[in-house]
Amino acid sequence: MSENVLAFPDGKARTTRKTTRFREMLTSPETSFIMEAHNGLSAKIVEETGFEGVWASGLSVSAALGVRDSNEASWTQVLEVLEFMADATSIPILVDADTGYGNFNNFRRLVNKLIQRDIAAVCIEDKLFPKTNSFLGANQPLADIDEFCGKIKAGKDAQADDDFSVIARVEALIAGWGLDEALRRAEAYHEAGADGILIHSKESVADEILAFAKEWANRSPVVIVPTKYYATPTDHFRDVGINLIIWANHNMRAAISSMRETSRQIFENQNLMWAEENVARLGDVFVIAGNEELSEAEDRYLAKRAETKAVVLAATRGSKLEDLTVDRPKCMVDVRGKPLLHRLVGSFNDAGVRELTVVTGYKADTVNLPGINTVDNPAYETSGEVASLACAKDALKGECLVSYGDIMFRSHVLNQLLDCEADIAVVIDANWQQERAESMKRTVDLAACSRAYTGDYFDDEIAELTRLDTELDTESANGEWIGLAKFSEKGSALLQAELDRMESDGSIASASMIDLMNRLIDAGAKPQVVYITGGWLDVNDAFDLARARNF
Ligand code: SPV
Ligand code: MG
Repeated sequence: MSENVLAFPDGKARTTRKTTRFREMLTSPETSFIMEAHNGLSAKIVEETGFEGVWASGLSVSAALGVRDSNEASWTQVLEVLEFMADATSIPILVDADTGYGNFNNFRRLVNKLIQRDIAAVCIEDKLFPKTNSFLGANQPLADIDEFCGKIKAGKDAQADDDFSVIARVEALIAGWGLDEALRRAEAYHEAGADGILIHSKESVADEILAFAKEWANRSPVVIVPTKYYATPTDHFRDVGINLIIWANHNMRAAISSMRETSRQIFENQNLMWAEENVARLGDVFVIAGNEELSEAEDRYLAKRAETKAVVLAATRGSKLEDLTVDRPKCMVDVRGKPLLHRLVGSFNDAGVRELTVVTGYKADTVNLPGINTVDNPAYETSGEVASLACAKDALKGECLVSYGDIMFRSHVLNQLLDCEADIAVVIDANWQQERAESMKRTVDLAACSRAYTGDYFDDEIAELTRLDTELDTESANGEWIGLAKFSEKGSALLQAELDRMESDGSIASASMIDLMNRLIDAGAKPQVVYITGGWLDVNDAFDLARARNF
């Protein structure tokens, strides 16, 4: 296999090959230890504990899949689990491949599938397919020695990575055939090219294992699995030169006892009090899963779309609505079952604008929608819109919308504004209904623009706002500002600077939004006009409210 350049969950690419590291561990005269895992999570835990390698136990992988250790899981199903384990870890994995899932041909194909999945080594046992776990029954039939040697040779000849290891597992002691047969087989497998011998025993004492090791005398590396003779001090294995010790199934067994106890406690208590005290914290799960690396990567690689914020001016009572605003501000007046502000917030949210700051004043405590920030303008009775806006100064950063709190608009209105890339943009209604303004004696924020709305589909010449004025004469007015504007990051900075100037020259207390816009224009800003033709309304009085309820 070529140099390993896989990206690991920690985001780092490692170039030291796992096959090489396993081989060094196997051939080192020091006794090494590897620990069972049966999926990506348990493999990660083995690595984080400090083990130098993982034993992908056939028994444990099967048990975790809910099947028996009798080749019930197909080899490709096992391969899939191994792929997760290898991706989740940077230490080498020795795979328990039972009898090799068939004859020499199946085994040699398996070898390269394992190498492709970054597995460092494989162990096959000299039994018959479908295998039976070594601790079940007695007198298990053994494979023919020559047939098994052919399998080892085929695997070694096929391996595309010189450092990949094939361990031959001798089951002669398990089958009750004695030490001589075990040695005879070990010798044959060694001759056939096995990189190490796993000598297995189901005795509760290690005598036959120690005897084998002494006779074998390190002709090739020796691997053992002291599941049954666990009481033997580890130094005894060191003393006879055991190269590799496999702790073969204890994570799977720990999972069983822990899951049983947790399930039982929750079942009996019908609550999570015991569980929350005794199981891993959720934060731990995210640490093990490597979420921190993902969020760092998101910062690095995800295109950053500026989050557009909005500041909504909703401090006034709206006294023309009379009774309806005795106990609530205008923005909280009901429009078909929902407060007006609720509808406005919904329009912003639908367009992806989620960070909303609402400036409250009159009956501020009634403005209690979920998902909004509120800031209070305590001087709402005596101050104007710009003073309210200044209360939300902290939110006027980056890309930011400013909106009156008493308007409703169709989604295309906001989308058109959001699409505009100017530093300052204002929505101007070219159908500004002069008659209505006059008949209702309503104040209209009239807009003079650098050019009139044409309605021509191909007309994309930019129009700029030159003046906002409630007193503009009919000929000069090109439309009505609907009370919605957008500021880019630079536009927000201009806005902040203007607010600072207004604060210091004392004009801020009584200024209206149109005063502010005109000051920005005077200071050289050229707000771009986003023309619309209707599709919005504002709510000032009972007549407007009736329209809103039909909107
Ligand atoms: C395994 O862990 O699947 C093994 C070891 O093969 S043993 O269960 O002891 O046979
Ligand atoms: Mg096994």
